[in-house]
Amino acid sequence: MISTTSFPEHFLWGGAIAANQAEGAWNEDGRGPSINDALRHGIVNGVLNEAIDPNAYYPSHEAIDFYHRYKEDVALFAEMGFKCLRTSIAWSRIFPNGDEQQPNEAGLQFYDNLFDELLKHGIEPVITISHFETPLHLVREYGGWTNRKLVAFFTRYCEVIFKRYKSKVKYWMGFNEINHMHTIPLAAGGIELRNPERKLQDIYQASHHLFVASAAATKLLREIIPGARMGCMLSLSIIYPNSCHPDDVFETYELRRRSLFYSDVLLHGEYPRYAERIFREHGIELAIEPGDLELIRAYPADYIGFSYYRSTTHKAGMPILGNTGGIMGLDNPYLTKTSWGWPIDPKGLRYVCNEIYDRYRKPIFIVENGFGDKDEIGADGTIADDSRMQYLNQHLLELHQAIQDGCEIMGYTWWGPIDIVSAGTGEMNKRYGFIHVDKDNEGRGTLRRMKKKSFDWYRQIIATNGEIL
Ligand code: BGP
Repeated sequence: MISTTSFPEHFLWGGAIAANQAEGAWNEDGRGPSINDALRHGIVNGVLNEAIDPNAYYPSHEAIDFYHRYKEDVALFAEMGFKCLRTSIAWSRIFPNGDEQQPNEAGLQFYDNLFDELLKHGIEPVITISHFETPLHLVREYGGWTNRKLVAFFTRYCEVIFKRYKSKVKYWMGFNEINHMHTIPLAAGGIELRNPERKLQDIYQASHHLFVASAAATKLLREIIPGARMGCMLSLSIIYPNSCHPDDVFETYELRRRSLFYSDVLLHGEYPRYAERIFREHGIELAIEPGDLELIRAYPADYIGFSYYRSTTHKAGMPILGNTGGIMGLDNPYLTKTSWGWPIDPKGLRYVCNEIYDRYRKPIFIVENGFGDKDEIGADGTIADDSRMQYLNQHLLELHQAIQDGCEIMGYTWWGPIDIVSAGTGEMNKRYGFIHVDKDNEGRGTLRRMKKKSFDWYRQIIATNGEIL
């Protein structure tokens, strides 16, 4: 035990989930379908089918039924001592098609109930406005975020939820893992890339729309909920060069910069100089409307939220963009991996915190970190998930080091404190939870909740503000 590991006072300990991966009730109370509801095997390799097959199993349709069981789940989070819960509002619960004039009252009421329940337990809601769940209609009819009209639809949605929840929600965040626009554009931008030749043009144009929408949302938030904070949200694995060959090192640097392009715009409030070369060399011509750049400059995000799971190793010449480039990378002989092949690299978290804080000098919120694994139920009916506990401990110790290094860290939300549907693959058996949910990959199971060994460990970490680590 190291007794010097206490975290800052008021540190936001908690967990993170997303509406589409937890709620289910996909077509109840007026909710419209989002992209997830048309995907059977997750979003990474996701191509939308023409129609939703009523006889097929879609993981998001029921998910873990959080929509009906949230009280039980929130009580379990409270028992662990959560100070906050990060979740998303399902856009298509509020605007079923995304382009209506009037919101769906039943959808709004659900989040009122959920936020009241959280606040009753002293748990602060931390809300992602769009977490890989663009309304399906906006993708099919408008081409997702390539279409400028989505800025207005999104802004209307923001205005409605800010006004409705202004006394309940202080921490907001715009688009989940916005820098995944290049790797999983369907998830991040609701874009089905039907024409590969237009790929980069479409992605950068859609990104511009996301930047304008983010700034417009921040402006609205300032007006409607003074004192509330708007974050941007990125996926930030650390990327190592495969060798000290200058080509490996420089290409890795460039790859990193393409990831940070999103936070550069959202936090510095302007397009970086290096983007000009990318646009020039790829023949990208952005349609920028008068006032866009001024808006982006005037309303940068207040903090940077990011997910951190693992590191990646890059070698010069490997594809930089596309479905594989930079996501998994090469094997790193110094690291072990999870059963899903994700390298485990706690020190990388300290590295990323320092890198990001040095670059932006804005508060950091670790809004996702977690360990996806299969659960083994022992003969006595319990789940001894020691590897998850080890992952948690190692990452928190490094996070504490980052705080000692001088990084300003607002909080830490473990990804999937209760087992939920995997975003990437649609599996249930890729489990992150401190709480097991009885459901398998085919959708069978009672949905019964059961505490794992890690449940009490996380409770003790929070109760001691990290001193027990
Ligand atoms: C992030 C997403 C989450 C989440 C997590 C784990 O990219 O923001 O929604 O699911 O990754 O990924 P997976 O569910 O594929 O294991």
